[in-house]
Formats: sequence, structure tokens, C-alpha cells
Amino acid sequence: MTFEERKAFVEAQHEAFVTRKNSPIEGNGVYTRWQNPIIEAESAPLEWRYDFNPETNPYFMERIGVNATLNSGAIKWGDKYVVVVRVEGADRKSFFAVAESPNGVDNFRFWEHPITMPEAPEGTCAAGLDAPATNVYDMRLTQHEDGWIYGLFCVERHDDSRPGDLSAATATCGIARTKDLVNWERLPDLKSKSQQRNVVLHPEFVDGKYALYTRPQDGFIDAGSGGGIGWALVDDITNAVVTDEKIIDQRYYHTIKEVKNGEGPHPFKTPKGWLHLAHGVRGCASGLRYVLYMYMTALDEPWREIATPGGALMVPQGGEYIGDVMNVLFTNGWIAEGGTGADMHSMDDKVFIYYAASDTRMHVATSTIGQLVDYCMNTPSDGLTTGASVKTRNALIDKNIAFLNR
Ligand code: M1P
Repeated sequence: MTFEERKAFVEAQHEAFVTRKNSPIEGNGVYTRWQNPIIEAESAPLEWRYDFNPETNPYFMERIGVNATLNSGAIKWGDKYVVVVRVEGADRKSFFAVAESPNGVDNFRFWEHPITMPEAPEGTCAAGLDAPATNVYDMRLTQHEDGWIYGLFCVERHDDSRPGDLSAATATCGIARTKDLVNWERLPDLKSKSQQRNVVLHPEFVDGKYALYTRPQDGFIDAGSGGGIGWALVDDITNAVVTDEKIIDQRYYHTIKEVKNGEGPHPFKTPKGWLHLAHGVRGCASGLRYVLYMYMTALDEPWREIATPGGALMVPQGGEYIGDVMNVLFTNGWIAEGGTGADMHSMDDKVFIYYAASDTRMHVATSTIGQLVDYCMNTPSDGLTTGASVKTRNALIDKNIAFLNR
């Protein structure tokens, strides 16, 4: 192939890939999965990967590869469905990039440039190191009632207290804000006694303070003896310090969140309470297994659980199981029609759950606020023993027998 022939071939393939139609797969009544991933490494613009000049790239070869597109924040932006994607280059460094779709389920197209995220202001890195971030990832977007859109994300640096160990790392929460998703003001990292990943900003002030869902962890990978989804109030988001942190969603032995868990995107406000989406992790012979689960908290006390459906909402299925980090579903973005931030949603509002499969590609599942609230309020909690589980299932069977024999 000549340079021109190959360029035309690659361009045609890319356009077909980006514009392919998606279709729903009828499921269990709680949500609907969509057949195709919505964003994959191949979705990255060709200008980000190829040198288009025949003099410097005579074979029209890919110059800077993209390895994966995963854990994406999400927000409705005018009439567009926007995700802030964690794009991982072939060099294992992640960066953030905005992609938009006209309908939320296909035709996602990246904006021209990735986000240029400033480093934390000098002297404000939580790790006490003023080194630039080695890696940033998993942004949670919150349209806050203070008027800003916040992005909270994980900042990873080498743990220099263990100089001989090249895998030793620290996780802290980076904070940035924007009005247009293009220009970002970086604020000091969150200061906290422990490492933090999966920190999420609640969209409303609580007692006049910024409220955070946290995930304290003993080490970079291990949640350790603590863990759980935490709750902390912060006086000043431009110098955010966690002083008091309480665990609001615990981990339990022999459950889907035995090893660790973490808040997904910020919760939606519904007439029945705050609707939360999270991930839970357990260990098994094939490694760690990440699944999605839900819970609800009281409208006036967003830290108090009022519904804790047992088990997983979604687990890896089919091709989702395969990728860079197998057996993982992860979410940090969802969109509900009918409002953003702390707007009250109605039961009819459509919900788009954006989730990544095996740290490799982005998918979508759709539902409604009403279906998800019903799921939360009417799915029995995990009884934590086999005996309790059988009792719960028998109660459903007996109810059905009585109803069907009426
Ligand atoms: O590899 C699975 C996930 O592992 C981490 O999540 P957690 O902090 O709960 O263990 C994150 O690195 C996440 O990005 C990744 O998808």
C-alpha cells in the first residue's frame, strides 16, 4: 500500500468504528446492557497516534499507541453526553480526555486535545513530596452547588520511603475544578491521615461544608484493616483537609466487598433518598474480582444508609471478563436525565451507567431512577450467612406460592 492508500484505509476503518450503532440487550429488568463497548483504544483520534506527514512517516505507522480507555467520569453537557475518559497510553501513563455523544450509547467522539491537567500548586502535594504526579486516573465529576464542576481523581507517585521497591506507590486524591471541561484550576491535594483513592465530592453543601465520600487505605493496593466507604466534611475545598472520617458503608466477610470497596460517581438525589453506585472487591483463585453494587442513604443525612441491597448489581459478563486486568467491572461515571449535580430526579429519569470492563474499554448500561430505587429498596440485604440467605429466598418462594395459588 502507498502512504495515501494506507492512510485512507486507516481513516475509513476509524470512522466506521467510531460511528457504529449500538443496540440494547434485554436483561434482568433492573438495567439494560448495550452490546458494543462505547469507547475503546481504537476510538482515540488518529491525530493523537499517527504522524500524518509522509516525509516523516512514509509507512503511515502508528507512532504513539493507546493501550486502553477506561474508568470515565460522566456529566450531561448541554444536550451532549460527556465522559472524561482515563486514556492509557502504550507507556502505561494515564491522562484525561473528553469524549461526547449525541445519545449516550454510541458515536462517542473525543475532543481535539486531551485535558492538560496542571500539577498541584507547589508545596501542596498530600504525600509531602513535591514531585509531579507519575500517573493520574479515575476522575469523578461533580457539578457542585457552589457553581464549579469538580474533578477528583487519584494521583499516584512512587513511594520514596521504599527506594529499593520500584512497585511501591502512594495514592492521594487530586482536586481540580473547571467551568468548561477544557481549562482546569488545580487545587491542593486532599490531606488525610491515610492514602486515599476513590474520593468523590457530594454535590451539595452539608452543614455549610463540602462533603466527601472517601476510601481510606493502609497501602497503595491494600485497603488493609480499615477500608470501607468513608464520609468526611471539609471546610475549605481550596485547602481540603480530612480531620474526621467515619465509615458509612462497611466491608463484610464472605461478601462481594470483602477485600475492598469504593464509591463510584456522586450519588443522585431522588424522592426516596440518595442513590449510590459503588464497586466491591473480593479475592478468589483467579485474583481480585471487581463488581458493581448499589446502596441508598437518607436525603437529609447522606451518610446514613437506608437501603443496602445484597450482592452485585453487575458482574463481568462474556467479553467484559477479558482485558488488561481480568475480572473487573469498575464505574466512576453515570448520567441521569432531568438534572445535574444535586437536582432532584424523578422516577422516570433515564440513567446511563458508564462502566469499564477489565481496565480496558468503556461500556454503558441504561436504566431509570425508578428501577434502580426499586432495586435498592426491594432487594434483601446480605444476611451474611447461608442460613439467612435460604430464609430470605424461601420467603420469596412462599410469597409467590401464596400469590400464584390465590
Ligand atoms: O484494577 C482494578 C481497579 O483497581 C483500583 O481500584 P481500587 O482502588 O478499588 O482497588 C484502581 O486502580 C482502579 O483504577 C482499577 O480499575
